[in-house]
Amino acid sequence: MKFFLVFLALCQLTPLLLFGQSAMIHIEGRQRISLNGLWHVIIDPFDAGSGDWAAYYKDRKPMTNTDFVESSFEEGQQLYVPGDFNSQLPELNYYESSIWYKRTFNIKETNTSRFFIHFAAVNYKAEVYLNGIKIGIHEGGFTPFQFEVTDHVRIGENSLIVKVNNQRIKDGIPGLGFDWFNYGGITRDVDLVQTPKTYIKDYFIQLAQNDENIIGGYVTLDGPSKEQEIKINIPELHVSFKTRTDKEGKVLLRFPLRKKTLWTPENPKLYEVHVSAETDRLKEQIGFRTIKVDGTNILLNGKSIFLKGINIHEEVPQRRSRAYSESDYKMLLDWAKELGCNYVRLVHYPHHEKMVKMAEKMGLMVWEELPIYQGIDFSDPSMKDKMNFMLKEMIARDKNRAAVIIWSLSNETYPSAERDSSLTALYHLTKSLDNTRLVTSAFNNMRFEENKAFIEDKVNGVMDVMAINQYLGWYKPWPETGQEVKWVSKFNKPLIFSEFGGEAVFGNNTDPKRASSWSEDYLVNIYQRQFNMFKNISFLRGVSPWLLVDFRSPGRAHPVYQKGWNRKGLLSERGEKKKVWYLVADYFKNLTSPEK
Ligand code: GCB
Repeated sequence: MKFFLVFLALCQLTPLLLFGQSAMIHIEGRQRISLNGLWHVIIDPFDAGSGDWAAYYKDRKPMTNTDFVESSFEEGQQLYVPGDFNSQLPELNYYESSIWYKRTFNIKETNTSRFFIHFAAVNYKAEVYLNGIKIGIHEGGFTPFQFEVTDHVRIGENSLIVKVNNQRIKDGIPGLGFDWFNYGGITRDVDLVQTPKTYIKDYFIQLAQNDENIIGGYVTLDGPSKEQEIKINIPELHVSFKTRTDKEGKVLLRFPLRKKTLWTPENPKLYEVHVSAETDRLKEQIGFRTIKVDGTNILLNGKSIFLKGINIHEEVPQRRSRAYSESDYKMLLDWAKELGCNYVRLVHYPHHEKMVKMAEKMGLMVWEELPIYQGIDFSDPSMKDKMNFMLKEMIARDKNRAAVIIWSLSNETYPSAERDSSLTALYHLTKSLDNTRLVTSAFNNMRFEENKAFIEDKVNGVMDVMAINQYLGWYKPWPETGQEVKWVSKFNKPLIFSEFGGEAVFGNNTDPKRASSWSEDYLVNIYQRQFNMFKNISFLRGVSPWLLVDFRSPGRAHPVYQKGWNRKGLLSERGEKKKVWYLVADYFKNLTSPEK
């Protein structure tokens, strides 16, 4: 029944032009031509190219003696895809406007296949043209989308033009203000994907929430031959299951999976799973585990766990750019492993699918988050559709990742009728799409009274896990009494301190007593006191310091200490370990799992 609801909710994933078409599952398993590499660009700070006169999307050339054209892709600049544009040319450092990208590709045959342009992410708005025809638009900087171009591709050369705009907007997700760098551009991979006429658009293959011996989920086909035999094989486990899709091309899955090794951080076992229809087949590495909450415990495969984590932005600080390659993700995740983490909070937006897959292989549980951040305008009528669509795109992409244990809906929003109802509705939508994971939202609005902190925001009570960002010792001084802070919760749920910490400049050892010295020793004091406080919180089930590495944030303006960087990293922007790094590593090493 539960999977039927999931299935119904997914049927509502109607492709809207505004948002692009929902992307197909498991892009890496497809026949595809990478469109990564150097693209020609026209930088368009005044949005001239959208007008009839300039019309960059027409890519016009002067043909007659009297023609002239004031733009040209081929004779201008080039930028790498994937990659943010800000870090690629000095004049684009703080650029927040439009850039038009162009590249060509060749096709040999169009009769037997369907063709899609798949974007792993474009920040923030994308407008896509193929051979002069507008194919569609997409809003949202961190999730994949695709456009079918079967009827628009031609044999020989094809011209693809994408207008990208990264202007911060009031009704965007995130909105106008956020504490990270607004890297714009075609920041993730682009592929031309070729599929059979009827192809496997989607599948969900995970252990059923209430029975770890059963696989639940579904398969969806797209194309003219909707009714087909479907086979799911897991060769290593000698599992072979057959079923048929219905007239809509859909089928629910339910079959036993008994003797298997469950995915855990200590042994992140993945199995090769084959999904075959009569006209298409895919294989993917999939892991199996359960994750649940029981009172104040978080249970992974039935065992109580403590989440030892770290917050990570998708940025390579040494290069001052968005992370875009496997080696970038490896650097970030290797640091997390070295610190002793068993979980990573990938903030504040869905990171690249490849990063999530890498974390899964490395045995890191993942908290994945939507960019519904601080100043979001919940009263804006367009917000509901945008939030819902982004949520669906995130879950659609990573629902088969055993490592993903938590969907986080938002970060630091404040009570109002609209906020409360929006997040509650989003929680229920999440559960209807995927009931195999925990759902949370991070809040920072506790009430302090002397040496007590009260968790009262009623939306905490809606979520499966309470997540609190608290900056005791930094934004909020420790209580004057010198006593430790006691945490009191209205809700009988596990608590994760999703953020805590403070700023320090690497190598600065000036004054351990003053926050404004930005010294490493002041930061050490904060962490020592935090760890002391944690000992007395019986329902604490996870912590993630803010954060792995110093990151760019133009709002961080102190001319001596910050210089456009948020300095709360355990590592400097050059990857040097601050003193707190060792403190956290030690704390994680000595932590034991809570008793169930
Ligand atoms: C927070 C936010 C995070 C900020 C951090 C800070 O509470 O969730 O995005 O970067 O504090 O450094 O202030």
